[in-house]
This record gives sequence, C-alpha cells and structure tokens, in this order.
Amino acid sequence: MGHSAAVWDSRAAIEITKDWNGIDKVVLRNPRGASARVSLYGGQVTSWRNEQGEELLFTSSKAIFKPPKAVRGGIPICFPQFGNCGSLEQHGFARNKIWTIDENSPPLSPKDSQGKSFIDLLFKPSEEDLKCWPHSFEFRLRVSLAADGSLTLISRVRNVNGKPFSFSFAYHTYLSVSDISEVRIEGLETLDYLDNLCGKERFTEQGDAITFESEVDRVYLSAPNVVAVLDHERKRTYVIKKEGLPDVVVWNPWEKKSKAMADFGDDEYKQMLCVDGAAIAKPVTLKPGEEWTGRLELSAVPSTFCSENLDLQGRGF
Ligand code: TA6
Repeated sequence: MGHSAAVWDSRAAIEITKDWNGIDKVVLRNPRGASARVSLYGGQVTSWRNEQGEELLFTSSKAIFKPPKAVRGGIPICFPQFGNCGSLEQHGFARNKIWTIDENSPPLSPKDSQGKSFIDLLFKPSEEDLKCWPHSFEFRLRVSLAADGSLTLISRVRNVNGKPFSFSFAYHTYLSVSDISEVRIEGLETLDYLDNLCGKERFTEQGDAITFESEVDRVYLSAPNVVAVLDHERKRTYVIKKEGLPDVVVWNPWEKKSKAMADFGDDEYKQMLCVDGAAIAKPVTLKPGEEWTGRLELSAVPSTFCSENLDLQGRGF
C-alpha cells in the first residue's frame, strides 16, 4: 500500500513557551525548516529564520529584554503613535505592553491561513493606558509563516470607543544586512520624504536607488506597495509588500547615534537597516465600530531574482 506524503499539521508547527522573564513566546515553523518567533511582550516578532536557519532580522547584542524597555531589534509595533509626533512616549505604548493570545479571532480570508502556521494576538488598553490615551480599541495581530518562508503580519485595529480616534503606525522592521554600505533600496526613487534629521522638512528623493554613507532617518510618502532591499554581499533581496500602509520609514543611526544608544553596539549600524511599512503622514482615523487593516509581507529571495522581476507597483497580495 503506497505511503501518503506526511500531511503537514500547521497546529503542530506552533510552540508556546516562556522566556526568561516568564513572558510567553510563540515559535512558528514551516515544513522546510524556516521559523519565526513572536513575544507576547509588545506582540513583537523577535526572530525570522530561513530554511538554512539564517536569522533575517537584526537584534542588537546589547538589546534589553526586560519590560518596560522596548527590545532593540526584530519588528516592534509603533502604535498608537509613531516617533514623537504626539503627546505619548516615543513610538506609542503597544510595544512595551503584554499582549494575549486571541482564541476567538474574527476570520481572515482563507489565503491568510491555508498552508501557513500562524498565531493570533490581541492587545486592549488597560485602565492605565486609557489615562494617557483615552480611546478604547481592540488591536488584533496575526503573524504567519508560509511554506515559502515568507512572513506576514496583519494588524486590525477596531474602534470600540464611543468617539472617533486617530493614530499613526509602523512595523519597525530591523532587517539584518551584511554591510550597510553594500545595500540599496529600490522602489523609493523620486518620492517625497520627511527628513527627521532636518525637523521633518520635506525633500524629493533622487532618481537612483537609495544607498547609505551616513545617518538616515526619513519617512517616504505615498510609497509603492512593494519595495526591495538588495544586499549584494549576501546575494539576498528582501521583498517588502504592504497594504494599508502608505508610508515607508528608512532608518540607519550610523556611527554617532549608535554610540549614543545604550542598547545598541557602536558598530552594529553596519549590520542593520530599518525599513518600515507605516501610516504616519496622514494619521488613520476610525469612527466608532470601524476597523483598519495594515498588512506587511516580508520575503527573502536570492538576489538573482533581480528587481526587473519585481512588480514594484505591488498589485495587491
Ligand atoms: O525613524 C525611526 C526612529 O523614529 C528614529 O528616529 C529612531 O529614534 C528610531 O526610530 C528608534 O527609536 P527607539 O525609540 O526604538 O530608540
């Protein structure tokens, strides 16, 4: 009698354990050996590895894994405020709160679960949070790992408040790169951006791909839904697809800022680049009962898969 191919059980591909602070973390695996790890501290993805076990996200060797400090690396979630554009602490409070596993998550489209291992998380404001941001919401986050190793984050923010509210948002994605001076970003050419190093003054990007030779801290406006980060030395391209996230933040602290950050190594700026799908320039406004969705899909493909193949207009995913 023929042996049927082992059926991949997505439920078995999820492991929930505790980190050394006793905080739950979830490990997702796919049949080919890729994996992702999500901490319930901040709903933060803290690791994403390919089939060879290579880490694709940067985490500082000096990162502090102790609340209330945000972990310097992975994919922190900036909500309900990006940066210091508002009255709240830098990047809002969601990244330094304990999230829960959402057992009754409202359904998403079948393609968001078929053949994927995933976890659904939920964050609701505490009484404490409501004192500093008096708006009731439900923030649902699905993190999923597909058979091809791509990582998808789907955020759904629902206004369960009596009044409308507005927020800004970013998936603060720390990509691991071989050497920052060998990296280029394609897809942001000729776009306008707000320069955080010049008081958020507005400039227009040149026609060429973006390369790095000094500190960069910019919010690119109305960016295409697909952006590519090419790491020549590693012959690897990160393909970043986004929906519901008009802006792209690009950040590298370079030398001086690196030395000024206690939870960041002096030379670590050479091995990381933040490229964030975000909604910043035009905050998202939700009326009572309304829900916003922000999707990010990350893939790491061999650079032979050059940009011509990239449908940079990103016609939906
Ligand atoms: O644009 C990215 C940014 O806002 C930078 O200005 C820099 O501060 C970075 O985020 C890191 O912020 P953090 O609060 O995590 O130190």
